[in-house]
Amino acid sequence: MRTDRTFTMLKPDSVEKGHIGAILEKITASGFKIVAMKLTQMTTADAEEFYAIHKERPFFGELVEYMTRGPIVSAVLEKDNAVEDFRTLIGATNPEDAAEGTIRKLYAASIGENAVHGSDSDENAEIESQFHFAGREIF
Ligand code: IDP
Repeated sequence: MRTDRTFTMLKPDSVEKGHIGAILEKITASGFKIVAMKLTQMTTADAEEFYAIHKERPFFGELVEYMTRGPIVSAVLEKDNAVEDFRTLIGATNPEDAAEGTIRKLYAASIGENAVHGSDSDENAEIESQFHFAGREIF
């Protein structure tokens, strides 16, 4: 299992608000190398599968609606200790709790619409990268 890669999505709110460039700049300035990236839109079935772990949660319907309402930027990022360092860079799930200078503090509107995704383990980084990208799309 690689420990130097993670998976991210710039969620629909980030794309709608024109924050793609600023967020990617922050990611690369923080030492992450982009090894896969595309603009794509998840179907309802895609989002239900991607977030299956949350299917019993009260916000599941809202989450699927949000994540499918427009395009996202999905990417695979490379850096030593990628998963943990990227979670630090994006900040807490709820932007109100996120540290100053984190991506969610800067760009997220709420706990639901929180600008970015970051994998929470090396295992999930691998699963999520393969969910979004074919092998030949990851460099
Ligand atoms: P994470 O994205 O910080 O890992 P998770 O708990 O895995 O957080 O939740 C996945 C996503 O579900 C969040 O990023 C957010 O978009 C959404 N979400 C989490 N908790 C809530 C909530 O209480 N209300 C609405 N949406 C939520």
